[in-house]
Amino acid sequence: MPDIHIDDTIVAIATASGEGAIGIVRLSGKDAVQIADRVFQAANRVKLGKADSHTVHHGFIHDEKGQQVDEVLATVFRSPRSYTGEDLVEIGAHGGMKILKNILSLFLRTGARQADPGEFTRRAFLNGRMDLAQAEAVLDLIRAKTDQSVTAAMSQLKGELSKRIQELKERLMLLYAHMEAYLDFPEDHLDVYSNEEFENRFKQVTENLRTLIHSYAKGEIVREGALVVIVGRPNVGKSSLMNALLERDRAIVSDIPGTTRDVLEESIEIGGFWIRLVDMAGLGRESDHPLDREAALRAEKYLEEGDLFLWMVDATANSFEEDLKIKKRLLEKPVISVANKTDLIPKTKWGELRQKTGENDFCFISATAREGLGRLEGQIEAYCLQQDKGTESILITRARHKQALEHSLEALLRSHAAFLQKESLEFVTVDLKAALDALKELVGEIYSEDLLDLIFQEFCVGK
Ligand SMILES: Nc1nc2c(ncn2[C@@H]2O[C@H](COP(=O)(O)OP(=O)(O)OP(=O)(O)O)[C@@H](O)[C@H]2O)c(=O)[nH]1
Ligand SMILES: [Mg+2]
Repeated sequence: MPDIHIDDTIVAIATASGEGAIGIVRLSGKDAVQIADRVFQAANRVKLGKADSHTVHHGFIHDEKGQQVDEVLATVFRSPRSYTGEDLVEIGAHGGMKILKNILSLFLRTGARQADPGEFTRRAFLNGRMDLAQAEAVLDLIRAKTDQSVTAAMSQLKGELSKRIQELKERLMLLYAHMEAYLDFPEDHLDVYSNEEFENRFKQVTENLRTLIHSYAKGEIVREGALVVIVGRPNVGKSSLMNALLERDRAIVSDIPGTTRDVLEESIEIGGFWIRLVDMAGLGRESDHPLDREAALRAEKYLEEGDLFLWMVDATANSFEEDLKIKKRLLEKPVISVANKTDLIPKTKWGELRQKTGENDFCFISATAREGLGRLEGQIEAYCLQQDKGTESILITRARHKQALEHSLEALLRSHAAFLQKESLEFVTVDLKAALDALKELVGEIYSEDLLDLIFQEFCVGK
């Protein structure tokens, strides 16, 4: 675990490595301005120590020998109105890695410490500039690959999830406070159990928690992408479809059954959703070859984990026995049935295909002639949209949040059951408190250093 001393001053290169027009080195901590002043000379000779918050200063950085390191812009942010809540200086320099590293080492030699990954945001959290859900949203926003994921991260960063959790917490606290009051005056116990208002309040919070938890199905897809797996017999055109959707020749295509052995995963955006598209070996091939066995094992993993399956058949085939066996393996999983190679058969044959397979709802395509792909993409998008069955406007996008909400709901249900069974109020309130604590953990009112380590280690240095 990183050794966090909130009283020292940290420094890091905040821009991505590589060449850029500008690069930023960031200093945060109580000596940030003072340290910057040791090496920065403003063109107008004014010291940063005298500068107002949120002001930009043109000048030069010199090393200990008086050698000019770069011409820069220094921006000063005063505590507490800064990203971290501490004094913060951003040096906008020329965006070459050598220059930025030189500036970084200079600051390390003049009193700052190299920041750990995510330490700026960790300090923002510890200094109360944002709660834990908002800190996590910073990372989600940086990593967002689609408009949908940007919107979800932005909403969380603005505190919309935190606000909803706050409302739930207040409702639970009210319930808790009333119960405690009854505990202090045991003679009133009879009243509390027959009080309909309590019952309604329990129900309302339980419902709210459930809706939030349900939003995770879509939230997960929005943040992490949906795993869409193309399955089917060898040679039906799975790799051709992969290439067609990606619009490039990613997978090897040939008329030899068993061309694809490994599992190929590539990402694309469909309708604002991030799709992790998977092509793999054809299923149902008997083979003793060790490579085929390995391929089968890998395929198995994706059959387990896939969110959505594109079950593909060759529309020109005469028998679909093997295809139907594959379909059976998908059991309860969401499936889009795809009939490929329609360029080789007249439309009049489509009915025959439906009859032979007992499947009415085919998406007819030709991967090589690029026909029907728009419709297929539409169905994939519809699947992603459908995952949000509730009326909740806020999306739960992280497994950690879902877990906290589930813990809260379980504790609340236990508490409710104890209440209905007219058990001693102590039992009721113990679980109510647990339900409340789980929500506090979600937003970081209660946290452990281990949890913070886990969250912030995902961040880059400088954020
Ligand atoms: N006419 C026509 N041929 C196609 C179409 N899609 C694929 N093919 C051909 O079918 C053959 C098999 O295609 P692949 O994409 O390699 O099939 P696959 O399902 O990945 O096969 P395996 O990797 O062996 O499981 C190739 O010769 C493709 O050119 C299509 O829509 N129309
Ligand atoms: Mg293939």
